[in-house]
Amino acid sequence: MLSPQPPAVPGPDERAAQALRAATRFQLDAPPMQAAPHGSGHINDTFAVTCRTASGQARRYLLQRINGRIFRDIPALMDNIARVTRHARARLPAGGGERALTLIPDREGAAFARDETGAAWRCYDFIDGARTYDLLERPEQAREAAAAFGRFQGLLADLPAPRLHETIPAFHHTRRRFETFVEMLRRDPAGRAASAREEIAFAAARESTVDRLLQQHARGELPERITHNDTKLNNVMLDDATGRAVCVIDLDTVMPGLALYDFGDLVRSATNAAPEDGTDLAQVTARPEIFTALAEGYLSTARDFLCPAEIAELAFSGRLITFEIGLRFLTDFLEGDVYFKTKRPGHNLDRARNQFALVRSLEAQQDAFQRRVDHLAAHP
Ligand code: ADP
Ligand code: GN1
Ligand code: MG
Repeated sequence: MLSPQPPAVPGPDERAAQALRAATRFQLDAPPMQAAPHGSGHINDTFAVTCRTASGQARRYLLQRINGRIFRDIPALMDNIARVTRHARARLPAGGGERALTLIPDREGAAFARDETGAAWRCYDFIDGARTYDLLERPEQAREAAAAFGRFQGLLADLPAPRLHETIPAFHHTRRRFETFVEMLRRDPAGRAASAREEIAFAAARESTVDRLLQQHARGELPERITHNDTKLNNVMLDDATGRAVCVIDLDTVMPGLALYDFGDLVRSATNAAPEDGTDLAQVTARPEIFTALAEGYLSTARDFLCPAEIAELAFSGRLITFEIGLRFLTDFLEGDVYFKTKRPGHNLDRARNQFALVRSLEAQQDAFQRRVDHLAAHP
């Protein structure tokens, strides 16, 4: 018997046409004229949608097809985002230059809409005059980004009950991530383990690091907070003119977590002198001046609520989260590239190699980074 044909993968024009059709489901100021792919996220399909108002002015929206393979409970996900954006908007000082994402409701007033295929879409106000950076250009950007994520954690500290939904359970549970890696290695479903021997050995040699924060949390030393959990540099928009942080974005993983996960991912994504998937590993180093700027920025907005045990692990958290994301890229490579978007064969393995090279650089500078944090903590 013939096996069923795999569904045809839509080309760029068809994807843009789908986005344009989806845009009509939302309460926009004017009919949408154009949809173009936007940004470089690894998870959702993102489009900039342009409308032309009756007075001839262009108005943009940010439209996303939510990745339903990764986010299994979209009503719960969007409930989190609606609550978080509402709360952050009410808390941010008016005229302070920083804003919260604004959801545009669909025609029925819901926070997301399903298209004819069942895919879920959401729409935000487009933030003009600002952009995100995949690769950091100036230490000042690190300070701004880290201060914005610290402020974001502070804003959400008094979010009224109930507890936010866990949109991806055990997202930063590094022990679970390690177990999934071991399981994938055992199964080797894509037959790729032989081509990643060095990376597998690198990961195995660091197993002992994965429990450190989990154990401190279990002992009650590290508190659960509401955290962003995906604080990579390109998830904060910086003003084109002033360079100041304008808005924290990509709220899919805002949920209960440890503050250190957020600082750790900032270290991972901002200190690297090379792009996350850069294959020239000689370029991959953790830049100390960027680490210092991150620690200064984060402490400037989070110092008041962090406890000493959290501050004590700031330097370690960068190493841990870089290892964890490297492990996730390696696991996805072994599984056959089912999670992160890839643009070329071996892309996830390149990313894993890159992240592990960054772990080495962070390990080599661990003592210096720890002294930096100790100094900043002692001299506010
Ligand atoms: P992903 O989960 O795939 O990373 P994001 O929500 O981070 O998706 O969006 C991808 C990119 O789109 C961001 O890096 C940013 O450049 C851009 N973007 C996201 N939200 C907005 C917005 N409201 N206004 C303008 N640009 C945005
Ligand atoms: C993904 O969505 P995006 O591209 O901002 C991933 C993060 C990883 C990151 C690595 C929901 O982030 O956890 O750290 O890629 N997001 C999810 O670049 O898995
Ligand atoms: Mg993103």
